[in-house]
Amino acid sequence: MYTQALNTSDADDRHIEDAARAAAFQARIDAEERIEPNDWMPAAYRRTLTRQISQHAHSEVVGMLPEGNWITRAPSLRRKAALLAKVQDECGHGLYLYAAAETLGASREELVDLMLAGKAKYSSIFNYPTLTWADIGVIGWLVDGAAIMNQIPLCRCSYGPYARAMIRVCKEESFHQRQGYEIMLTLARGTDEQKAMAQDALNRWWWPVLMMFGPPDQASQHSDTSTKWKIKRFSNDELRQKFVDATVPQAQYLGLTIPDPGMKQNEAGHWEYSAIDWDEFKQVLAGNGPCNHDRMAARRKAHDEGAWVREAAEAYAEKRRHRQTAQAAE
Ligand code: FAQ
Repeated sequence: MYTQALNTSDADDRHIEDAARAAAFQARIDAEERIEPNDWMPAAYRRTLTRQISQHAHSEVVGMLPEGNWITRAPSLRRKAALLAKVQDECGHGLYLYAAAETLGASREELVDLMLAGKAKYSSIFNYPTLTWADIGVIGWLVDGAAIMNQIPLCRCSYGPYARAMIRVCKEESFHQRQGYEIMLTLARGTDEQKAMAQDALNRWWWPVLMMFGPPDQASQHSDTSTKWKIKRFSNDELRQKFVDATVPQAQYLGLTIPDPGMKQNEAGHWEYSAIDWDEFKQVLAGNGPCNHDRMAARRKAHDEGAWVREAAEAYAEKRRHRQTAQAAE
């Protein structure tokens, strides 16, 4: 027995120790305990959360661009004020999410640099153009609607800082969804031209919105581990179906037609939709969507133009450090 113990290498010991820690970690997850930044966690858990939270943060920030396009052209002061506030909310969501990602050890600079270098993803949906005012209604109604469907379960995600950030984000997204739906209601009850504009926007955004939920379950490479770790509570297809079921009656109330002639309600009450064009999704992820180039160019320009703010903040922090050191020495 003793001879065997002496023959055990440090690496073996580490493996046994890590396996024990991983089992204890999984037991905490299974017991619905929250994992906090200073707790031990498997490296893969840390990696997958850093990936997801930072992609989520990039999406919120890039997501300001399609709507920002309409701030100067909003049809009334009331609409302009609401849109301005909504876009600012999205910026705030990005900031909470970068802060949550930083608790996992990556710096915000590193994460932003990965996105600007085209190495980190942001949501496919923000690579589509906003051609008319009705697109602003559809983004609130459907894009924020899809975001809420995906993010409500994230409020129960196993990682504490992400789950807590999601609670506030979801409250704000609910308001966004309502203001978007109200824009759609106004257009749908307006002139024939306004109703046609609302229908056209729905036609263009419907399928890209369904793609927001991610690839179908059998092609979702991260789902198994993320479900085991209770980062994901529902699969991509489950959330997509919940979204479709919730949205069809809303479209009916507006008097608009979902652009899917094959759609039908099954006996269980679920709306079955036609096949999604996953080639289009892959093209958008590969950088070939209608606006990928413009979005990245806009983000890089904003980042470069904001360099002086970052430099000024660093210089101020340095000055404060000096002052504090000098005061401590007195
Ligand atoms: N776009 O294995 P899975 C918003 C990637 S916020 C681009 O299924 P996972 C607010 C995925 O990253 C919208 N990439 O991945 C707003 C992975 O690639 P990787 C953003 C996508 O993580 C409203 C690969 O495909 N929301 O809208 C997309 O288990 C209005 C394989 O996929 C979030 O980020 C996509 N649509 O599930 C702002 C929510 N889908 O990393 C402004 C948090 C998948 O291996 C205006 N994220 N990919 O290179 C999540 O819940 C999950 O990450 C999923 C994907 C469900 C998006």
